[in-house]
Amino acid sequence: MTRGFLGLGSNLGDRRAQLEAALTALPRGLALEVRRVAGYYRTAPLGPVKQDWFLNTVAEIATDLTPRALLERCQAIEHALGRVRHEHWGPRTIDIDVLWLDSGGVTEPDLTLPHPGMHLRSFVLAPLSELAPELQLLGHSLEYWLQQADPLGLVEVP
Ligand code: PH2
Ligand code: MG
Ligand code: MG
Repeated sequence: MTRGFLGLGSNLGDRRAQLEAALTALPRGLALEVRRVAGYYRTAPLGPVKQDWFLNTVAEIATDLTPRALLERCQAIEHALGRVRHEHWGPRTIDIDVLWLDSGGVTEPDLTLPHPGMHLRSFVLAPLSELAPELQLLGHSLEYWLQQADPLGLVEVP
């Protein structure tokens, strides 16, 4: 089993219920365990689209799935939980991003690991650094990147 990290976000409806539904659905089917889940963070939306606040977290997984099969598992769960793709970077009931796999980097047109934007996103860096503070991205620590990133009013919610 390889350790990996997934980023989860929701900004429509009952955000917490949707994050929890995704975390319950991920291990259904073979070869994937959710090992630990970071805190839940309320965050302002990052990016050009004017939209409502997000609830974000990161999950540590262990998996025997290939990176491609893991991406497909995540997309199938997004679909099952009612995500409809209207607008790039627009509001979503659930977003599950593959951030990192210890098995190494991937460079394919629709799948790059480590996730190419993760070092710029406080809503990924803060929960991820709870679980794996030792990770390095582009030669720098998570703490380093977190200090550069827009804090997005990030608050951990109980
Ligand atoms: N996801 C995006 C775009 N902007 N902003 C926050 N705060 N959280 C997200 O998960 C997020 C975002 C595209 O996936
Ligand atoms: Mg996504
Ligand atoms: Mg995303």
